[in-house]
Amino acid sequence: MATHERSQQIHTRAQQLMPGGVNSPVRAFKAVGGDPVVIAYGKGARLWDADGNEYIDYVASWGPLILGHAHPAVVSVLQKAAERGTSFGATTEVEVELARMVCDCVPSIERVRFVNSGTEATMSALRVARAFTGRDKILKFEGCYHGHSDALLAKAGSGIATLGLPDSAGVPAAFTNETLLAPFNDRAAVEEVFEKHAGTIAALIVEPVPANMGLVLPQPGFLQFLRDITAREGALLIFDEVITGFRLAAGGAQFYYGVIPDLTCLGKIIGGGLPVGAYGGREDVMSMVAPSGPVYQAGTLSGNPMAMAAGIVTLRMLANDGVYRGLDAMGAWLAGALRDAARAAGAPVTITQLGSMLTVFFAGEAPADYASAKRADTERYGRWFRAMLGAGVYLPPAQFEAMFISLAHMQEDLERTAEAAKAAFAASR
Ligand code: HOZ
Repeated sequence: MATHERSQQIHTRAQQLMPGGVNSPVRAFKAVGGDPVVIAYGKGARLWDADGNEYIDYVASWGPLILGHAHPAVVSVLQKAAERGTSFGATTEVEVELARMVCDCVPSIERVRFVNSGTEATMSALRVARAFTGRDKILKFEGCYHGHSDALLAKAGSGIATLGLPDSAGVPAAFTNETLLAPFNDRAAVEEVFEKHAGTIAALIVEPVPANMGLVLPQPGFLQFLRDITAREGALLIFDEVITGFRLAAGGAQFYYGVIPDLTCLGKIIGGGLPVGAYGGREDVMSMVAPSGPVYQAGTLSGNPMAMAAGIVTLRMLANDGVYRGLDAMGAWLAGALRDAARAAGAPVTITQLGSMLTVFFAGEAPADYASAKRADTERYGRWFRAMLGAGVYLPPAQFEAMFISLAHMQEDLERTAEAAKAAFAASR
């Protein structure tokens, strides 16, 4: 029987020093119960906690680790980069190289600005959109999460959904007055918002494949509808591809679905596991950004050479033939095996999957929006999570997140996961 004594001791100390003992809320396991395990190290698709327990990891640092933990190519490039100096606050050639790769791969990006997190990327993209259009309002979807900047914490997913918060305290109403909301996949609601606020909406921001209310798929034609209506109404379309960028395809969801936004936000994979974010898009829009234009946005560690180096080597590995086909096949196999396991155990679950992302919803049917995602049985998810953890499988500690498969996962890992899931589904009842 695995013990978690050392994890518990560390977490107790952490609680005396950091709010909730964590630096990001969902890590506290509040949604699934039990104490969080404290991670000691990772290798490939595996993690080890402070007590030496081993797990097959499907969190992958919430998406960035598409090559797995401590990939030798990433480790080697980071060692070399560290020896040359970890930050300069000045331009380096590696930034230019990663910018080239991003512009080449992501269809909408002609110019890109690197920042340090997805939150910074979305916040800055909105500022640019407002400056470019001379309008103030933005439209977002309920349950989509675009980081924790004030304007975007309206009916957001991820930790906000997990903790059951309507919004965040500390955000003045005036800051979200300009934020309009619609249910995802609901064309009529989007039409209505544009009609009611005609000529005032600067941008519509969307996770093209929302992964922060659990994985919810866009209905056929929905993204093209968003492209058409924003173009018609003179608003910019912003794809938040912090999760889907280089995850669904090198060109992200926009390449996968063939719908090209005006601006794109990136993060996670493009930093190879180091802190990073980026926003980019049409040249005429991006030329609004200082020093080319009047929109101010800056950062001491932006374009950090360590993050750029890790990003370059990661993107190079992803350019190999068949990488995404392999990830898609693993995703489809695991989703199928988990469905079979749930059926055998009589557990009423629906599994949403696209490429290497999936969510096991404890719900009768696949959610189309936030309201339906929220109907999932989070208590049961918690029981399933705890049983899986006990069996050595590390899942997102919240129903409203996605599992990620990496190139380091082997068929044997997936089979062990499916085997563990059978008993865990039975335990979840
Ligand atoms: N908001 C992240 C998941 N969508 C959680 C980040 C973290 O806790 O590290």
